[in-house]
Amino acid sequence: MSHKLYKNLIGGEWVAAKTGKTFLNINPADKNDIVGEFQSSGADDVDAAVKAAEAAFKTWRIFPAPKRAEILYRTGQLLEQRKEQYAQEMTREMGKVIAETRGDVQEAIDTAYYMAGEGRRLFGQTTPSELQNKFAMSVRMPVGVCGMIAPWNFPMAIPSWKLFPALVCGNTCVIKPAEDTPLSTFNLVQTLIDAGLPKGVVNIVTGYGPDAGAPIVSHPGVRAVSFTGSSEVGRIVGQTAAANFKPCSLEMGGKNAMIVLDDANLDLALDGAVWGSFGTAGQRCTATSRIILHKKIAAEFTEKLVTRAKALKVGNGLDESIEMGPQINEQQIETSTKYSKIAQEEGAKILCGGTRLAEGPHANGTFFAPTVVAGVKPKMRIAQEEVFGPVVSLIECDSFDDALDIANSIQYGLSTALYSRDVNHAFRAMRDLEAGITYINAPTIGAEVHLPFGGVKQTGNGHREGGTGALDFYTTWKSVYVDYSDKLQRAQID
Ligand code: UN1
Repeated sequence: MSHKLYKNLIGGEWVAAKTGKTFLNINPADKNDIVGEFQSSGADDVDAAVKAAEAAFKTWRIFPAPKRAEILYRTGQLLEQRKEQYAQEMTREMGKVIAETRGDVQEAIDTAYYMAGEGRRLFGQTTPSELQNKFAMSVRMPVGVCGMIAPWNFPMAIPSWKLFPALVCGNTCVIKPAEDTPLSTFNLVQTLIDAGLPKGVVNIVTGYGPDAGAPIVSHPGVRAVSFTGSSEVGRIVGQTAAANFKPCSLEMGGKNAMIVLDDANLDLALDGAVWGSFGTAGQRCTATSRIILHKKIAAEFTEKLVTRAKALKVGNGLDESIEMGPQINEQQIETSTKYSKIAQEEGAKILCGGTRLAEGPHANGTFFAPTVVAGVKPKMRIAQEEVFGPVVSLIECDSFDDALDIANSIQYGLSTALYSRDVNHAFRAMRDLEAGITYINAPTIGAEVHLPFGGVKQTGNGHREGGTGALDFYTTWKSVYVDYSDKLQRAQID
């Protein structure tokens, strides 16, 4: 089957990379299915994209925010019409099941409408001046050209978290989608163009991190950088941006804990555990990767979870009956395999899974069996390090205090969950779990776009996506003083 060749988007034109190189986007459920061929770009391509974005910024920044918002409203409407097609294409390029890719497109729709609403807000403050006949206010100003580096696990939702707030605030953008999932970014940006986005306001440069991502971060014309991905790469991104004092938003790993106490509704907790651990084949930064079980319910819960994990239908996510899709690529399979081995070497026990699925319907894809690891101790590597696969660790605890200590004893702090029917436990969890997100009686995944998204400790560097936090990142405050006294007035002196 012949496949389509996609080019970079620079200044509103589709252009081939100056490197002359391309790469293939392959369906992880079937390696014989080539989704498309994309440009493998380099620093020259990034430079051209940044120049186009700088040129577009001159007019976009003064285009009224409510008009910018109208483009986002239309984008939301068009995405609703195209939802099914884009979801199918996303499952083909990324693997997660069709119900989830519909959710991913829906998250972009939600972000479009939410951020469009900001076009008529973007509130600043007016405040009295200490001097007579003087007016004082603060206004949000766009930052300029924003560089964005997106991950493959939410190929449309996460680019929308970055692009839509940046755009409504008046910035122009250069985005590099993940090399495993560029098509969904193309679909998102094509929708913006069809909704009326002017040329050069969003530019796409595809390629690999060191070649196409690094020059975005270091380019002097890029005024702010937003990155979602591994902590390893995030450290390089953050250090590079810091060298030029460039604002940089990093959203990275997690080792998210779900605590199940002996007073919990166990069936509810079980549903949450299955969805949180094996949804998106565990490839969410919010995925449940540690379940901390009160010793009184541990045996019963473990047995039921293993039964549920073994029964999951793993396969091509375009089939509506499939419950878990493949891992994104061979490298992720290697990581899941490696950590299954490490867990055993550390003395933990694999109750199910732990291996690749490579027979029959799984022969052509990168499938890994849903894996439950028991007898995990809080300091083992399997309990500390992110796997990003369908591998969940079970840790027993003696009490609620013990559970909180275990939950917090990691370097990450993204998402957490408590299952309990005791309101006192619930409020203590909300206060004491060290994380950017805490769920009560719901799994660690499923954040909504109008609330802040991000984490503490090694998960991030203090910025938030979603909610009004995104506006704080994509604008800079300007304080404005208007003196209508017709004489020199000296603050702090007169
Ligand atoms: C991610 O895993 O990087 O909260 C994002 C969730 C989704 C977003 C996850 N709405 O699970």
